[in-house]
Amino acid sequence: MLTIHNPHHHLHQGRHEMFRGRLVPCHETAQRLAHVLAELKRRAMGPLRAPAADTAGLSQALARIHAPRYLNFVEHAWDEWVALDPANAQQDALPSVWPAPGMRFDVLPDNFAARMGLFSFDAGTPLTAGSWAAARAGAACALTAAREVSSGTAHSAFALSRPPGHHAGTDFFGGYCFLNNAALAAQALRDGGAAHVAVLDVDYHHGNGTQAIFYERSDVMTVSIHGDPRTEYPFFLGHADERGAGAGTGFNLNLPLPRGTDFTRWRAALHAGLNTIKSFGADALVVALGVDTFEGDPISGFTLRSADYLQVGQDVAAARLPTVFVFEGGYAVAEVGINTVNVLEGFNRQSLRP
Ligand code: OKP
Ligand code: ZN
Repeated sequence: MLTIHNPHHHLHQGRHEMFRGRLVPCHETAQRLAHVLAELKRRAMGPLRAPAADTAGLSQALARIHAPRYLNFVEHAWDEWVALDPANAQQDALPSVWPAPGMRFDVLPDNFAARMGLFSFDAGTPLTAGSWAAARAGAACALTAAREVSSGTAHSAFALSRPPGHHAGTDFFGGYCFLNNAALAAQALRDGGAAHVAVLDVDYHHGNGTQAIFYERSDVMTVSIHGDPRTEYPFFLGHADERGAGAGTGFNLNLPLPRGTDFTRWRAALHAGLNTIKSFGADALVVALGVDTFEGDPISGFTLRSADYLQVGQDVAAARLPTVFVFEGGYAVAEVGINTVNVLEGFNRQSLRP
């Protein structure tokens, strides 16, 4: 499988995230991607390329998904942070104040901390010197992968990047995410001629950003299998009764599962999701590929094993759709490469069958 990997991912290196009143080391580290890349090479999974350097095309694609004032903020946030105090260059920027419902979202505050809160939803997503550069290059990976599949050059492709993307919305960051790579890929497939595109999010955490972006649209179906938001992050979205709104009614499917869910039960949800995507008549598929469903994941609660990921890939390939995989979560660092590449290998194997 063709992999487009982010050569600038290491520029995003968060130091700390807020957890139970303390700053703890970030789970979302550069070693995660290094392990996936090493495993792709070890198993000779196919060509590894950097994203296309189409700056104008990338800016246009970003503007199809994210709000101008949000993009502008994230691009310049680090410089503003350091301008507040040169000593800030040694510290990550984290938000600490947010507008509650009923407060004003339309007026852009001058105060930097206020804008950090306006454009985010948690204190677990540090903004660092290289966050914008890394996230932007990651978006380029998603875009390049989608274009390769759109043009028919490749039947499937893998956008291997970090920071992840599925929690990022039109105008907010959070959940370690700044730019929604899966949404960018889905829109690029639409723009490339696929009338109906489905996003299947198999990360442990609900893809709230992706859901919100496409919630009122009938051309992009969003399906997410995840830990029940009653107990699991991101808590405030991802329930089964969220089916879409307006023209998008019926085009969002959430399959929340309790902590402790094993592969047998998880796979039944996968089949339900894939059946819904089939009924929708998808012409192309984006898989938001998080492997934090793994039994050893330090921040998650399902019990999938490494071998199960081969089956996941096979099941996805049985849909027989042009497919773009976009890397998301997975925090058991030693196994993240094996688990991720198992999905791709299972997909390849099944795709080769007549
Ligand atoms: C991002 B992705 C852990 C709290 C959870 C946010 C998790 C974001 C997961 N102490 N913090 O979906 O893998
Ligand atoms: Zn996750």
